[in-house]
Amino acid sequence: MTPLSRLKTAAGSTLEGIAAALDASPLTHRRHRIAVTGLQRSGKTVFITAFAHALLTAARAPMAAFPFFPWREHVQHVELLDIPGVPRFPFEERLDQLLAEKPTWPAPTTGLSGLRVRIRHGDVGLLRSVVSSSATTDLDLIDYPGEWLLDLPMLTQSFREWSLQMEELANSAGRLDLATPWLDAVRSLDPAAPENPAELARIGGLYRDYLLRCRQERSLCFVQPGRFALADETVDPAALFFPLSTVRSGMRSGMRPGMFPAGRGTMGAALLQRHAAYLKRVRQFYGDVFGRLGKQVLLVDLLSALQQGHVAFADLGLAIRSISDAFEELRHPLLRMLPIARVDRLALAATKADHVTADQHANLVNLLRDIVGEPFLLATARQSGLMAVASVKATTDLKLKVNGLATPFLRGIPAGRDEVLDIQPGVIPGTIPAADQWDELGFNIRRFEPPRLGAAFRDRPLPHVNLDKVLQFLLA
Ligand SMILES: Nc1nc2c(ncn2[C@@H]2O[C@H](COP(=O)(O)OP(=O)(O)OP(=O)(O)O)[C@@H](O)[C@H]2O)c(=O)[nH]1
Ligand SMILES: [Mg+2]
Repeated sequence: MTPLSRLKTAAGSTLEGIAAALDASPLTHRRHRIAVTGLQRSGKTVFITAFAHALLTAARAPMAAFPFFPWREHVQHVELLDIPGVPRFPFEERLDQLLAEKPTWPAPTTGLSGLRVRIRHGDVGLLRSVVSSSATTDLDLIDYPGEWLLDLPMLTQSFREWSLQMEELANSAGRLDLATPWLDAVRSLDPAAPENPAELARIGGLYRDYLLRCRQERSLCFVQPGRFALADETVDPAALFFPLSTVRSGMRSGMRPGMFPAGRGTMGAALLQRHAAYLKRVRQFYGDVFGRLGKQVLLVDLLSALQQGHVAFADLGLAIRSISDAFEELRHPLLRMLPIARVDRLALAATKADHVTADQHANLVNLLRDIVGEPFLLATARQSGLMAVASVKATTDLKLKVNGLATPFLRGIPAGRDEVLDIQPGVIPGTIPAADQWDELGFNIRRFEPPRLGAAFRDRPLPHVNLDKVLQFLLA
């Protein structure tokens, strides 16, 4: 079934029509669809705002504001448009927030939105050496809640495989105490008993509480299903499910002791059904929206996780690896589980690089390389690039004397404060620290309020780190 015919059968879906809208493109237009992906709070919304604003203003701004801008001399007009069928990304609102007298960062994203940046430029190829017949380039940017990305790896697993992984995680040292109410409740559940929606809702609610607490109290990001971990989202009790590795479908052969066939009308069957219905939604989202985007930016906030310590950092590593593996696996031509386009460019960006001094950016990139893993990078070597990025630079670098030595500091307004302070973020590791090294690490990563930029920046790119390199990498 093609993605479009599947869309037609998916009545009532909010995604209906989006795939078609993304596809409709006059032949005279060159279209680059950019999937901006990243876990919750990784910086997607800020990135899209700053990136779109830079594209709008860079051609007329001084070169230094956005050094790499391929069309600089040839740009005739840049405009922001809706992507038909997709709710519009509230660009103006987000920019106003950042340029306000007392600027604020965006609130967490709750739904899907998109923005089309249309650039009319002279008849030159992006590489300059290539002469193109087209004089219009569209960049489609899509924003969505980061929690949705967590669901991607679920597409590669059966209910049982997923359950086993989730149960193992729940029994790990950093989580067991939070998981206990759910684990206790699930122990008394008989998968072969007749379906009892109230009981499923009760245990499902306990499971969801556990996911929310992992995020809120421990800053653990690998929680699935991701949509259950959206704090404000009301999840239909009739859609809740939870891991239960003793349930298995298609049990005629190979049944092990302690496992239950999911007979019709049983608790086990209900869990399988709800899991399958959830995956259908996830598959639709990726297949119809992200699967069609040939260029991808994966934003990773390593620094916040680093500051949270060993357990949160390991958890981020697990999440990022699961997601990047899933992207590879789902794209595998033999599996064809998703109508995923070939990603011809994947920019892996460590975000919020302005939380450390510039001399630490190389370490930040190396840490990202270590987290993503050599096998993935080798497999995607031709398409992928690693970089340290700040979409909006909230700090400036300076050197201050400490014990007579010139030492790198950051100047900015720390989160929750009103005054500018000089902060010494220290040295971050260039590889994943071993468990026993964490106590010796000497860094102090703080969050910052947005910079006080004001209206002067309406016509030129906001201060950034390497945002232009992302554009260069995606298009060159
Ligand atoms: N200093 C600095 N902070 C940033 C930057 N980008 C993001 N942040 C911080 O990270 C937070 C999250 O950024 P968002 O862009 O909202 O992240 P998101 O990925 O859209 O998050 P969700 O919508 O929850 O998925 C912001 O509130 C800022 O505190 C940056 O370039 N520099
Ligand atoms: Mg967002």
